[in-house]
Amino acid sequence: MPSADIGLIGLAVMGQNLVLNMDDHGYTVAVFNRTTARTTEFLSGPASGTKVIGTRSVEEFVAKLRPPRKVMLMVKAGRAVDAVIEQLVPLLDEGDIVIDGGNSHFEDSARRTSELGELGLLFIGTGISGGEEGARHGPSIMPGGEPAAWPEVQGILQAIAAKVADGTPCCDWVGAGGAGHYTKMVHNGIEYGDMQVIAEAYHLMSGGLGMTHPEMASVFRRWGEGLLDSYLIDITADILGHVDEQGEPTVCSILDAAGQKGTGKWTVISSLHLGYPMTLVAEAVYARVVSALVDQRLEAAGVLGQGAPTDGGGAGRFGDGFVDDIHDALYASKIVSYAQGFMLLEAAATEYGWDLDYGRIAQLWREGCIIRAAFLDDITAAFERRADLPSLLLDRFFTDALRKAEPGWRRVVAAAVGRGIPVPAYSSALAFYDAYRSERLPANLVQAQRDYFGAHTYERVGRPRGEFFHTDWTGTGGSATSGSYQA
Ligand code: 2AM
Repeated sequence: MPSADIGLIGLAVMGQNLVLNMDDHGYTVAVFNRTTARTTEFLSGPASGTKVIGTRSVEEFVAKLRPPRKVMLMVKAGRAVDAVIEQLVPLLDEGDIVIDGGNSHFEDSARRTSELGELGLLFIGTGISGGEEGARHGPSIMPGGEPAAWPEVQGILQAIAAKVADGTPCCDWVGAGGAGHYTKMVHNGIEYGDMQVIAEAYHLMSGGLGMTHPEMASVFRRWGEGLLDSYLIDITADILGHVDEQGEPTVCSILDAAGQKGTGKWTVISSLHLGYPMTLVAEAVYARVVSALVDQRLEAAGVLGQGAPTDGGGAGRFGDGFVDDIHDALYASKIVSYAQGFMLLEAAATEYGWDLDYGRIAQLWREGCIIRAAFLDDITAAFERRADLPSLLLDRFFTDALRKAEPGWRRVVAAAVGRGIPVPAYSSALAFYDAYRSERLPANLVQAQRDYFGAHTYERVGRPRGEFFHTDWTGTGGSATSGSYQA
């Protein structure tokens, strides 16, 4: 007799914790894993004493599920997801639901939604954030795909999700096709940015101000109680305060070569495709890439010397109040990063035909996930004031916040440049901020250059958009133009 409410395939860390979380909430879960030993270990270990049903073949697994069957996949993103779906399809019936909770690319989720749809199966591609701990006790869940599947799984997914203070779950329908995984991808991109703006503060405090690790830990602890109240600030305080067996800060013995799994890169690639700026996250991805060039950096440090030869010629000062300035630089950069992230979501919604609720997306990230922060409430409030807000930078809360933070932000960037301390996220965020609010940019010259060498044409000040002109710059060119295409 089928007795399971839901089935889950893939008993790696995230899969196991989600199963235990579902079990906690009263759901009966059937599980299957390609390597049977893992199932056995799970049943006799973490799942002992639960109602979890172990199975040893996909057939046995499917037979345990109550119709309409709900199968959650927590297998490695990529080919494995398609391979498991291929095994499942002949065993499923029309109206059954397949939920991919891995870190799949949104285009794969869009494809799977339509491919399975043609077979009468309902596909959901859902982002899940929160790591091991989140999966066990309440992650942020961002489902998208076939909307008809949502009412069937809403109860269970919202039950296991994190909750905001008033009990609202950090899980809601995001949109059709790849919308759920897209939102998760942007979350991860923003996470790269959040980590980089924190890392730059650490660099300035340790390298610029010569602060000790306990001092830095207490600054981050204090910041975590204010505007920057967030998970990543809190764990940074913990990390900086952690000492090894010798009593030395543990973080000091960690090689400064950052790794990545690709979701930050995907975010930036998508931003390039859509023609939207994601400059801070791009800098965060590149900062990891640069850090990983360890051997070259060591050689360059020897050849080129580190830092600035003098104190930057008075370009900036590491003086009194500088820690407060770093706070403001971090906060302002974070605002720019989120503004860019939501602009990208809006661009993607237009491109892919999604009807996204931006204020609600900010609440999905409010608890459970890695970028959880009090600040997300301010973002929700901004979208409540204006649902089609083109950029958070145009909302009065963020406009005021940036104006207040701006002097310190500029002092930090100037001082860092003067000292030769790289602050790519702070400085690129400031460059974006300055460009975004410029009535005039030097792009008129770029257009002139394009027209000069390639007859690419240009539009004119004071004339309707879409009317294109060409100048014979040298007096020897013809009137033929190359058209005004946009890449
Ligand atoms: P395994 O334990 O048999 O390796 C994360 O790697 C999870 O994805 C694991 O549960 C792993 O199963 C599963 N996985 C990876 N590739 C798979 C595939 N091609 N088919 C089924 N499961 C797969």
